[in-house]
Amino acid sequence: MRYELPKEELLYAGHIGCPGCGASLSMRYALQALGKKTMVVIPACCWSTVAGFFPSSSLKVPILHTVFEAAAITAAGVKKGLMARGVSDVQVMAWAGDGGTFDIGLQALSGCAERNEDIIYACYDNEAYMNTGIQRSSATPYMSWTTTTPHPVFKETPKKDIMEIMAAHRIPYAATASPAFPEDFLMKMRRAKEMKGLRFIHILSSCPPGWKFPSELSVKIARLAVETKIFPLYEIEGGTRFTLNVKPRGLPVSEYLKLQGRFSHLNPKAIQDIQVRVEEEWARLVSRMETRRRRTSAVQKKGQGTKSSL
Ligand SMILES: Cc1ncc(C[n+]2csc(CCOP(=O)(O)OP(=O)(O)O)c2C)c(N)n1
Ligand code: SF4
Ligand SMILES: [Mg+2]
Repeated sequence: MRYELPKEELLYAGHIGCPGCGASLSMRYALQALGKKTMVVIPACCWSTVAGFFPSSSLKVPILHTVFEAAAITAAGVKKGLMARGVSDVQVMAWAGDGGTFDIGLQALSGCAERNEDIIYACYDNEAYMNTGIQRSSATPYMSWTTTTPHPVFKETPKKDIMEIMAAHRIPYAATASPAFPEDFLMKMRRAKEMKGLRFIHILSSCPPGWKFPSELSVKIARLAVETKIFPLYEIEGGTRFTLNVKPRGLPVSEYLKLQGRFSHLNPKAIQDIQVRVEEEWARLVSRMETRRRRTSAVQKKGQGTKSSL
């Protein structure tokens, strides 16, 4: 499926995001898909500054800044307020970092997901608290360097599986997205726009200063995350129906890791350990998709049986 990129930009040039910021490119695609009738709610994060300092703004749509822990519930409140005023055609998108989603904002997000609040919640995941100086979050990958997981300790636990957590809430739609795959990104945002209820988009956002790589490699690194199966691109409908959107080439994880200073301490044994973990996660994801295929074909067979017996 191919999509033309819309001509109108809703992110101004000249914002203060770092060169090569995957989160800024992601915002650009998100707004291209959602259009002008969007309101953006931003908790404390890098994007609090990228959005600009009052009265300036880097977005051509309204922004509401909120506290670190409250992106989801603030967005839900804005949506309810709009509905109370009879405005039903405006999308409200919470736009939060991994810290504001996986960690401190998880309680508000879980509550909104359980109530199926009518918002799009996009998490741009740069895998650490970047705005305050690269501290680890629960989205930081296993064995990564951050300022709070320094040499020789590094991150000893795996990245939290936020997609599984969101799927467990049985929300209408959850999807992973990457700024290196704009057509897939736009397709998912457009699908989300057409639905109601809580729609969750998890975006892996490459971050040159936090991941320690030259800014011109940003899209390449985001692409390698997908091609190595570290960050597969898929959708989950209703919390149970999994669909893979991009078949990864299955490149070795070393292709991704070796370009980033945050992994420069890894020896061959540690890289092999990460490879094994990635293969295990991939097998788990594939088994989810197979469960879906088996269920669908069982339902179809049952349907055929009903027809033939009539
Ligand atoms: C309650 C509270 N604790 C701490 C902070 C300080 N703070 C502001 S942004 C931030 C990190 C945000 O990390 P993340 O959500 O991953 O977004 P990023 O900065 O990486 O874009 C922190 C700790 C705060 N604003 N409020
Ligand atoms: S620190 Fe990372 S996420 Fe923050 S503006 Fe810079 S590149 Fe973007
Ligand atoms: Mg972050």
